[in-house]
Amino acid sequence: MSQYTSFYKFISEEQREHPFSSGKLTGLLLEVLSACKKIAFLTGQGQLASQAMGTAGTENVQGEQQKKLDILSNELFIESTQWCGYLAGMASEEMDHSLPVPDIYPRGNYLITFDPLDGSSNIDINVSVGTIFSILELTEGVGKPGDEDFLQAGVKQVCAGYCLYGTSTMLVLTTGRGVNGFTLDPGTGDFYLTMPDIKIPEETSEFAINTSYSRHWEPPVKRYIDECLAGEEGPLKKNYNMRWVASMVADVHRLLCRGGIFMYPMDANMVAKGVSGKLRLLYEANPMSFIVEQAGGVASTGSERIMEIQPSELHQRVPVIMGSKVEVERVVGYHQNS
Ligand code: P6P
Repeated sequence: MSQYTSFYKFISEEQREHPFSSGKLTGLLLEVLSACKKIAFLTGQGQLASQAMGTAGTENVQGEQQKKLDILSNELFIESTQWCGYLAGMASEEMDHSLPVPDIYPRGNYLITFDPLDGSSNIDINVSVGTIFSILELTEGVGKPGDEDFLQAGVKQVCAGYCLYGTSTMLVLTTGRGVNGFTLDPGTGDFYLTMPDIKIPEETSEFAINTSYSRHWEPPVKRYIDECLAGEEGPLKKNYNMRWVASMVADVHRLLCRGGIFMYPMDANMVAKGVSGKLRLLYEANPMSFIVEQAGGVASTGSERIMEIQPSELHQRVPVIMGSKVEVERVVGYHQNS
């Protein structure tokens, strides 16, 4: 591993470049990574940890069936971070309300939102899942945070990342100075810098969308996908490939690696149901938007920059169109002209 820089060395050198940094974010990230390693171990057990597989028989605030691993991962994340003294509180997809750090622990100034096991419907079929997290600062003067303290626009994030439990376990992270990817060495338990300074290709020929909802799509989305399907004889003059893992972490990681556009757009069915999208703003769309933008991509709802949305509730949902700059801007243009 000597040819690779460890995460700790990388983040320590980054910190040294900021003489006024307190080291608190580094301290928090080390505990977040500890949680991710434990979740990686748990998911890696697969059917061998059968008692952790399957549904928990409960629903989360979204009305989604919770997997046992959703709840276990959530508990692991809380246990690994709440004591560290850098956090004031946390909010999770798996909890109806935010959780202030218990009084028995020192409270810091950071807030964290997270999806402890994104894509967990893939667990039982052994397909990649991941943890997504976003770190905000608690407003000056607030003591014990409540739900309202988490309602900050994505541009306020100080850090965002995900851990992908795939063929290998990878951490992808931004603190606002580009995006870097690290691979976990199961032997040493350390993450090593394997994808420095990730940049998303501006052009792509690969789209990711759940096409089973195509009958509900709004005209701009339908127009774009039809043009992709028309291939080189069509207006885009090239053939496109389609991928859909149904795990946002895996689908976004792919476009970070080789370009692409990921879409979970608004559709007529959502409008009829009175919902504002599928993906959650605070712990899916915002952290992934921060990463995508820092890697040179674009992240939009179709009509506005995701990171400029002022959240109104903890589990708010938004439409998501993100990835390669040229393609996302094309789709945004179709929305503007519709
Ligand atoms: P569908 C996983 O449940 C998730 O929140 C994202 O990770 C993923 O992109 C999306 O939902 C998949 O949704 O409707 O295709 O199952």
